[in-house]
Amino acid sequence: MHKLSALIFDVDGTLADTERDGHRVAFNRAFEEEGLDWFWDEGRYGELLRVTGGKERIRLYLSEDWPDLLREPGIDERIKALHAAKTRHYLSLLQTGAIPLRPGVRRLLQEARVAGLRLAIATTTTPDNVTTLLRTALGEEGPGWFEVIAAGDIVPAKKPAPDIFDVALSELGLPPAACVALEDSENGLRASLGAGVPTVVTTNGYTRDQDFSGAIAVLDGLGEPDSPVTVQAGIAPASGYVDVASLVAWHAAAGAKASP
Ligand code: XBP
Ligand code: MG
Repeated sequence: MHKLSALIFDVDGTLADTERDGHRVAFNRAFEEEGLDWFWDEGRYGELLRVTGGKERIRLYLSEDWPDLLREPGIDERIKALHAAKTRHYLSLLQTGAIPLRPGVRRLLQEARVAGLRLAIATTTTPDNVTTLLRTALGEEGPGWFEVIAAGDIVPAKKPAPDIFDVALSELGLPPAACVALEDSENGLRASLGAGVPTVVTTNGYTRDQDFSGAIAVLDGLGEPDSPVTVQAGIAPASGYVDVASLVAWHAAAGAKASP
């Protein structure tokens, strides 16, 4: 059985609650800037979140609401340009500090570093989004806390495909059984489990009713010493919040279950 060597974090919804007040707002600002009367309210965006990747999400929206546009020549370039505008707006939003890390994230990252656990990221989002979130939240050295940042279009298939987790594992040089992934969504969990990585889920407003079968534990967040987590499924952390000791215990239990 492998000892726990690394934590692999998802970004959107896990490190920070970025979707409703971040990405969604950035998409709408890009649409307005391009003179489009498209507007994604919170409900519509929640439906579109079933597809990961911003460009892929725009394409899904067009297929449902403006199917003729998909047949127009140059639509791929138009989607790319729209997404680039959206990313510009999103980065500006992040730089204002409007999207903080979720409760417990900074604490757990610091505890993990002290405990000698290696840190990695496996995300569908655009790489600049990750480094800007980390610099804004943790300071200039924030991105350097992570040995690996596997993000965005570097893989042919985005979550729920396991590709981005496979890249993170390969760059870490670790087997999946030596890691624990932290995710927030069903797509993310299917990706991490597809790569064989035991996974803890911290849900949010958009994902709390999704199917998290196969997760080690499903919680409403990482919690803090003065604000214990609510457990949706799996074994509760002994301390009442997610710390290194609980991740080590969950990892050992998952390993014991998996090994013959
Ligand atoms: C979440 C996603 C991303 C973001 C938007 O990624 O699916 O596409 O919603 O970011 P994860 P982009 O949960 O894997 O962090 O527009 O840059 O794709
Ligand atoms: Mg996510």
